[in-house]
Amino acid sequence: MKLITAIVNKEDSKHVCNALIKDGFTVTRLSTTGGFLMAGNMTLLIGTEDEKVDACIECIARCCKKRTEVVPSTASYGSGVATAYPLNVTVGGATVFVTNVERFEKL
Ligand code: 2BA
Repeated sequence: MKLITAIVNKEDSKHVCNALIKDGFTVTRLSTTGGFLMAGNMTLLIGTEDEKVDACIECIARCCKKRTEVVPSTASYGSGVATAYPLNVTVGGATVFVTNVERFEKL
């Protein structure tokens, strides 16, 4: 058995959850925050059989889009002069980790 941890954009999370459930997966959603942008995202936990991992990742890939976020940044020109300029950061579609599950119990 594997545990799939998928970090997805909040905008995609409802759609991806519905698609995963429709395909027979069980999903837990956690509200999380990205450390770099400090913006909300959604982390999905999906426990599944080894042979279904590829189908799960394909489903996530189908539902999650890449987006460009504009974040403020600063540049310094010496003598204490600094200016703010927008920086484009590409986020997603999804960041996926697959880990082995040693033991799975429902009690
Ligand atoms: P954030 O940490 O808020 O990162 C948002 C986006 O900013 C990233 O998109 C990436 O394009 C950029 N970024 C992140 N750290 C950076 C850095 N040190 N320097 C320059 N640019 C940086 P994604 O790679 O698509 O990641 C989206 C979210 O997935 C991340 O939000 C984070 O919550 C999670 N994530 C991505 N890779 C991870 C990892 N290796 N471990 C844990 N969480 C990860």
